[in-house]
Amino acid sequence: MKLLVVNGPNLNMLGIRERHIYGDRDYDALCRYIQGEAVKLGCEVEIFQSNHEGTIVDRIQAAYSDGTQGIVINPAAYTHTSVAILDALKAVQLPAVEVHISDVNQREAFRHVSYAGMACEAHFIGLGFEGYGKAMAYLCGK
Ligand code: CA2
Repeated sequence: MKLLVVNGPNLNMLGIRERHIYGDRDYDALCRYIQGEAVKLGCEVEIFQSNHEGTIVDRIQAAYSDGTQGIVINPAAYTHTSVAILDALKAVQLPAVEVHISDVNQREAFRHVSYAGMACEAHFIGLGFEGYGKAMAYLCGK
């Protein structure tokens, strides 16, 4: 099983400020956690992070023909704004799972809308890094 994990803007800044919301572990720690889960699940994973909407769309499109079998996506702030990322997920027709480190539903009203989530078949919200592991296990169990 080959998975793609897509992380959106500012997730590379984890562990720097807003630690009460996102925790004190940094982005490298998140990548190590994801790689460790992949080893446990016996799957292959590529982790991709970008601060740019179009670059994220390009990477999702490439997944259509690079052997990716499932997408775990935390679009970060683009969750709440990006119809382009929603359309890219719909276009590639790969199973996709949405992850958020924080519980977006308990935060500001603008975070309650998820466009990308509309193309996802499962959602792990507010579970910290563990949401990524659960999303990967979900896709590997399909
Ligand atoms: O909870 C999540 O995983 C989010 O996707 C994180 C995004 C936020 O915009 C979403 O509403 C929920 C933010 C990514 C990280 O932002 C930082 C902000 C300050 C310091 C470090 C990271």
